[in-house]
Amino acid sequence: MAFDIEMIKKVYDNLDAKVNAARKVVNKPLTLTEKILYAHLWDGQASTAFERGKSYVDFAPDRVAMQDATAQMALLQFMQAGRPQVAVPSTVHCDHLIQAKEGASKDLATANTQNKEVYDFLASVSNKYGIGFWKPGAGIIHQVVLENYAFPGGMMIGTDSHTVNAGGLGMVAIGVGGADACDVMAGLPWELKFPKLIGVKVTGKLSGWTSAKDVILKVAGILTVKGGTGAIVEYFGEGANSLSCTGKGTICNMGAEIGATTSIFGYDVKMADYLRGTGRADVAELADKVAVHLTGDEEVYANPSAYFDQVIEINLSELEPHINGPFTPDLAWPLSKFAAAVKEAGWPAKLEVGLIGSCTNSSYEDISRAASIAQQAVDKNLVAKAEFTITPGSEQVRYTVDRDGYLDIFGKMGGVVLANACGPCIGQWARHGAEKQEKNSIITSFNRNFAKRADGNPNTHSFVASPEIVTAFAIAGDLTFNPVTDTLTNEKGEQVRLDEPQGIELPIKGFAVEDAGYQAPAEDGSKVQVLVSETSDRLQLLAPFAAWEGTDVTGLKLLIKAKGKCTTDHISMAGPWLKFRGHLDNISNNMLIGAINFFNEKADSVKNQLTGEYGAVPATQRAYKAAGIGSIVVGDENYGEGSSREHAAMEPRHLGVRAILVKSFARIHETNLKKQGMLALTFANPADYDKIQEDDTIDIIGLTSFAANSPLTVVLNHKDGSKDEIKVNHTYNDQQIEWFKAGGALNIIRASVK
Ligand code: MIC
Ligand code: SF4
Repeated sequence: MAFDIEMIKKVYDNLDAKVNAARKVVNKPLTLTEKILYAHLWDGQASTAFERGKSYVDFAPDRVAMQDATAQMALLQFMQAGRPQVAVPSTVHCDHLIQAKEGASKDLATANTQNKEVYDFLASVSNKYGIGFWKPGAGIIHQVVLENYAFPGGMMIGTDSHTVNAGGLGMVAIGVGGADACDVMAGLPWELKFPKLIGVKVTGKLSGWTSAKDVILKVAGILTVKGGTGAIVEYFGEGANSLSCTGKGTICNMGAEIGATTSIFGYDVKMADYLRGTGRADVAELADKVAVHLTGDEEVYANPSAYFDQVIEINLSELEPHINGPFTPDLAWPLSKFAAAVKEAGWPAKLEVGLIGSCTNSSYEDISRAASIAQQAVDKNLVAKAEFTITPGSEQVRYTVDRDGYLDIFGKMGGVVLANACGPCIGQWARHGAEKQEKNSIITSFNRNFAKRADGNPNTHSFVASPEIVTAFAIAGDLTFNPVTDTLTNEKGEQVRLDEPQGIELPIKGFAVEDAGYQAPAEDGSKVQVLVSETSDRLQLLAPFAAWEGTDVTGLKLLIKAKGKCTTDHISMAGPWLKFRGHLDNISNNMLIGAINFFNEKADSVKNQLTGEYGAVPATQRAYKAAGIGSIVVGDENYGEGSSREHAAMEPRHLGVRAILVKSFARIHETNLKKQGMLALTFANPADYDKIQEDDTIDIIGLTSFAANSPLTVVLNHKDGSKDEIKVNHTYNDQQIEWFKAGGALNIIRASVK
C-alpha cells in the first residue's frame, strides 16, 4: 500500500458531491482549503459549517508518511494497536539517521552499519504491516513524497513538521506526532481544530536573484514564528500560478516555521507539468477532470478579505532576495539591508560554510540555479572562500543532476556532495572543530536555524536563504557581500561580477534513476517477525503509562521555569540523540537539556528541591521520580515550536512530569502532550509567569471536574509560606480529557483490542 491510484480515483470520484455539500452548509464561496477539509470529513458530510479556530473536527486522511527518527516511536505504538495491516497507504523513509562527514557513499555505508538494528526494525515492521519502505539513501521524506505520493486535493498526515511540503502539489499535508499517525494507521479518525485561514495573494513575477524561497522568508518576517499558529495558509493569484511546483513546495515547507498547520496552492499547469515530469501523467489527467474543485472559488480570490481571516499580499516583481537569521527563522533581512545588519549586530561576517539542498530546497530547479552560479566561479577564476556542501533531496534528483553535469560543476567549485538525507540540517554533521564552540557564521538553504541545531555549537550563527544566494555567499566567503551590486576579486586580481542565476524547472531529458531505494511490503505480513532485541540500547518496546489517579495533583515540584525560546530542539535535542529515538528511557536523558533556566540563565542546570543542589535536568527529574514526587515544567511563548517529535512529550511523561504550564504552545507539541496523557496548560494571565518561584511546590486543582472550556486552578506554594492562586486555561475537549484520564490515548486504543 504505497502509491495507490485507486485511492486517488476514489477521492476524485467523490469530490463533486462532497464539495457541493460543503457549499450548502458553508453557504458562501469556498476557499481551496475548505473544499479539501470538508471533502475529508470522517463521517462523510457535514451537517453544519464548522467554526474556524473553535470546532474540533474528525478527518479521514488519505495517506501517512513517517521518517525514521519519528517512525520508530510511531510504529512501536502501532504495534500495540492490535491491527494486522495499516488502514491507509503509508510509507517509512530512512533519512534522519545518516551523519554527514566525508561525503555520500562513505557516510551512507557508515550509517548502514551503525543504524543496522534500527533499519532492520523499520524494514521488518513495515513489511509486516503493509507499509512502503524507503531505504537509507533513497532521499528525504518530503522530497520523496512530493515526487511519488502527493496529489492535488488529497489529505496526508506525516510524522515530521515539514510534511507540509506537499502543499506545493495541492495537498492538505499536516505534521503530527507519532500517536496521531498511529490512530490513522489503525483506522481511526484524526482530529484537528478547524483552522483559521490566511490568504496570501501573490502578484507579479520572479526575476533575477529572487526565488520562491524568498516568498516564505518574507512571509516568515511578517507573520513571525507563531503568526501562523492554528491557521492554514492558502496562496493564490497569478503570481502563485507562475511559480514552479517545487518552488511552491519550498514555500509550503517553510510554512512550518511560522507555526502554520499547513500551507497550500491550488492545482495549476505547473503542478500538472510536475506530475507528468515525475511519471504520474495518470494523476494529472484525473486531476484535470476535477480541476474546479482543486482550487478556490473565483469569488474568494477576487475579494479575499471577505473569506480569509487575514490577507497578505506579496508582489514577486518587487520582492528582494532575503536572508533570515541568526538563531530564528523569522528574523528577515532583505539582501540590500543585510550587510549593514551584520555589521551593526557584530555577527561574524566571515562565512565558514554554505550548505545547499535539504527537504526545503533541493529540486532540479534549485540545483540548476545554484549550479549556474557555481559555473561562474569556475569560468571567472573565482575560488570559493567558504566550504560548500550539497544535499540532494532524493536519489532521483541526485541521479538526474549528476547525469546532467551539475554535481560536476559543484565539485569544480570545491563542493562536497553529501548523502540524500537530512545530515547537517538536523545536527547529523561531524563538523570539524565544532567542539571548540567558536563564534562563526554559516548559511544554508534549509528551513530552521535554531541555536546548536546544525553542529551543536551554540555560537554558530546560522542564516537561511535560497540555494543561489547561499552559493554566491560561499564563493564570496563574506556575509556582507551583495551579489546584485558588488564585485569580487578573482585569482588574477580582476574585479568580476556574478550574473543572475539561470535555472531549468524540470529536466529536459526527464528524470532518471537506477535504484530509487523503494522496498514494497509483503502481501501477507502475518508471518513476518518484527525485529527488536531485548538488550538493545536503541529500541525498547513501550510499556503503558499509568492512568490518572482520580484526584487533584498536588505537591508538584517546579522542575524548570524555562526562559525565552524553548523549541523541541531545546526539549529533546536531535543530532547525537537521534540514535535513541526508539528507546524512550535512554532518550529521556536529553530532556530539556537545552532549555534556559530562568533563575540562573543556564542550560541544563536546575535546583533539586530535595537537596538544594543544582544538577542536570534529567537527573533532577529522575531524583523526583525515584522519590515518588511529581513535577511541573513552566515555559514561555510558543513552547514546543519546531519539530513534530513526540519524544518532547513522552520524555517528561515517562520521567514523571505531570504538567507543562506555559504562556502559549505550538500546535503539534500541545497535541502530543495531550495524546500522551500530560496536562498542557496555559496561563490565563501571561503575567502570572512572573509569580513562579524557584522553590515552589505546586498544586493543580479542579481535575475531578475537568471539563472542556473550563479553566483549572493552580496553587503556587512558595518557600516562605505564602501562596498565589492563579487561573490556567486549557484546550482539552471531551475526548482529550478521556486521554488524560486513561493515562494516554494509546491506552484507550489498547483497551479496545479484544
Ligand atoms: C526537524 O526538521 O526538526 C525534524 C528533525 O525533521 C523534525 C522531526 C524529528 O524531530 O524527527 C520535524 O521537523 O518534525
Ligand atoms: Fe530533514 Fe531538515 Fe527537512 Fe527536517 S527540515 S526533514 S531535518 S532536511
